[in-house]
Amino acid sequence: MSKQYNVAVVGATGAVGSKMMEQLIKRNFPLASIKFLASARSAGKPIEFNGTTYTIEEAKPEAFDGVDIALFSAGGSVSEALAPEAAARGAIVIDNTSHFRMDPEVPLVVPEVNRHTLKDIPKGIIANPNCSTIQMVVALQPIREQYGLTKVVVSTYQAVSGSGVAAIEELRTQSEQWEQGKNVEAHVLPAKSDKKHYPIARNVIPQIDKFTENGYTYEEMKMINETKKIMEAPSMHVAATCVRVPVVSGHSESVYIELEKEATVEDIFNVLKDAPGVVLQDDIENQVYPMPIYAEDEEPTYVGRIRRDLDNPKGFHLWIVADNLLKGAALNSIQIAEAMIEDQLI
Ligand code: NAP
Ligand code: 3JM
Repeated sequence: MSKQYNVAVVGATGAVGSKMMEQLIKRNFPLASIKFLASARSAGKPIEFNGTTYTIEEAKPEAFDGVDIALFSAGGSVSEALAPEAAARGAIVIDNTSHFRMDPEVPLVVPEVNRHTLKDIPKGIIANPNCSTIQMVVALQPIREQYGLTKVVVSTYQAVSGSGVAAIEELRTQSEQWEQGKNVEAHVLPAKSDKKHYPIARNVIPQIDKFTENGYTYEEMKMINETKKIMEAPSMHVAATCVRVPVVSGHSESVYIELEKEATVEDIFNVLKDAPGVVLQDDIENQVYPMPIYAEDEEPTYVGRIRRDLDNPKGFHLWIVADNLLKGAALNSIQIAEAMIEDQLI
């Protein structure tokens, strides 16, 4: 019989954690056992998984005894405190937060792009990149392999689900408040811990996560730094503007790239039509292009609106869309675990 694994889902009650649970079932992950961890607020409550009722446990170090794979999505401070504890108890941690992503001893993995980095996991921790980074590198890496890549300028249109269950609820409540002519109240976005909050219903907010000292937000810096790390391209030029839009699910990105070699739109089509994890949706005569509502609950990264820049024959514009909670988070994490199993690393 093939090997089975004891798995812990940390942050099981959250937007990402619940998608992890769905994916484990859908993909028939080889489970010997599973446990669901969250904060003390949820401990003791029931949670359904594959027709069985489990009890949520509080995430604390002893909960990781006997765990082989720990899937973390409970925020950076929980990962900071507990991922090393889980790893010390022999678990492989796949962490969805930004806490360990830039640690040189922690591989930052998108299996379609840099699966080879899973061979060396010095801390027992693997980082899952930021949702916006993942879908962008899935689409750009195959182009880069053929034509080289010197510059990436991205503007994102990010769904509220990227900010957790409270943000999904906030968009729903604000939409109702608008319809009923009531005052629209904002408590969650752009960043829960920031000084001010703005409505997202009927709005677009050019701030995701807090501001860093250089004028970019943390979300923008994540995209910049993570793209360079995953592509092993420290000198590539990368710039990002990250924007929250009133979409529940699915991040969209307008991306401008500059290649090392000249290419045609047909060349880019040819690369992307066979690229792993990519579905080309580009037929302007029939108004076919990616859109977030059609990417919801789907696995691929969709690419369309591919145009050569009118002034730079090495410049291209693309529109990239994926389900941020699937390829952007839960699915990519499970694919990391599957790649480890397939490559007999666990
Ligand atoms: P969410 O819907 O707000 O869920 C947060 C989860 O964390 C809940 O299960 C919550 O449990 C748990 N939690 C909070 N404080 C905890 C504590 N002290 N100890 C243990 N568990 C605790 O948020 P989400 O959207 O699922 O995101 C969760 C985290 O995943 C984010 O903070 C982020 O770091 C990461 N994330 C990554 C990506 C990505 O791109 N890879 C995308 C989105 C999120 P309770 O229900 O008990 O409070
Ligand atoms: C997506 O602990 C936190 O503040 C989590 C903030 C957060 C992150 C993050 O930085 O881990 C919310 C939503 C992410 C992410 O994927 O980078």
